[in-house]
Amino acid sequence: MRFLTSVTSVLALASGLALGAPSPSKKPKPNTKHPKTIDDFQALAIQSLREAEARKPKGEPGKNGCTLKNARVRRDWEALSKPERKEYIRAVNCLWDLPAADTTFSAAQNYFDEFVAIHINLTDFIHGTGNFLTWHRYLMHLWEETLRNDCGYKGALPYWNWFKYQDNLKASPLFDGSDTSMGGDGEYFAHNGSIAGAGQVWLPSGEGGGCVKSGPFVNRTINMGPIRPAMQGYEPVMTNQLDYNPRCQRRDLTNAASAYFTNKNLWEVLLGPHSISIGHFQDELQGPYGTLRMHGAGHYAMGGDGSDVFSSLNDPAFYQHHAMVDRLYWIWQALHPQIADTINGTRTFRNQPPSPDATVDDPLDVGVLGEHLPIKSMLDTLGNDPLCYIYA
Ligand SMILES: [Cu+2]
Repeated sequence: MRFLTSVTSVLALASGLALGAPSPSKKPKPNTKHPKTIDDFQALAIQSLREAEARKPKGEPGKNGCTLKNARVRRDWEALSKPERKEYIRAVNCLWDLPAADTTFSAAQNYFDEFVAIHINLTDFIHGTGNFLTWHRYLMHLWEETLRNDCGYKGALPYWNWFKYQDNLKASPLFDGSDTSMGGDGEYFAHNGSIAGAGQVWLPSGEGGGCVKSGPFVNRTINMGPIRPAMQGYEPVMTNQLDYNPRCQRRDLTNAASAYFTNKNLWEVLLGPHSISIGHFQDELQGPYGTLRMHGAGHYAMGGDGSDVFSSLNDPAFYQHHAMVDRLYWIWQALHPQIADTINGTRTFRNQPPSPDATVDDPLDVGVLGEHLPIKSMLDTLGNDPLCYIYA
């Protein structure tokens, strides 16, 4: 019954409250009464968080003094100025030039690879699990912090706004191949599409599939994976998941995958039938067995190395994609405050092999990247150390 209360209260909120100060941008005014677009839901989330903050005893900020006013603001890649995008790119290149954090994974040649290695090593325990959303939230935080602390980046982690350029990813500022993008499409590589949804969904090939041919990372080498390549024609690393396998980064921008980024699918998880519990939300976001949904769609839209569940971090746009996954989680939490701190699921990939339920005290294993904080420290982006951020 809790979820009914939650949905009802959100609807009441949506219909009963006017927006605050008008946005200085020229975008159409968000419709928080009948939210449909990502901008509508974004405005509704901020409204809901303002309400929550106002309900707190006066002057009581989050545990780390975090408030809506002083929180770090993660923005759309497209909303960043070109110099800001270049700063982010400079920091990513800096990370690529730093030595690996330790020697646990011998194939990791640099700090960028360290993130890839840790994700490969834990794949079966951080997807289709109770910690999927919080583990990846923590990873995004660590990536952002590393860029800032080790590479002098001053900004916040930017996100890929899925709900623009779905029909033409090559035109997106994220993938247009310019020096302010994450690189463009790969070279043409003849292949027969990609397989998604546990073998049940076939996606036609895009026009790439080979090495990324333009952009700021064009000469970079990736060193691990693929483990479970989704794209036809890629050979997996067969002997050991963490084997050294140096090569170019490949991509196949696939509009057939980004076509899953629809307002209907968005509504389903944020306010519709799949928003009623964290279990419903995360299952629909990741896709029930044998289907493709928005989390997977982003991976398949990048195609190539970005579509391997183990080693997709080899595509630097992984981070903008997962920032968007986290943004949807953040919006869902803001719209469903009564159940925002709940988790659901076990400790193994779709409970295979069977394992106990995850609890909020479970530590999040991030290898040497950071402290193994409990899940509960990742449930509120405004309330608990170390998080203090919002999306705009
Ligand atoms: Cu992952």
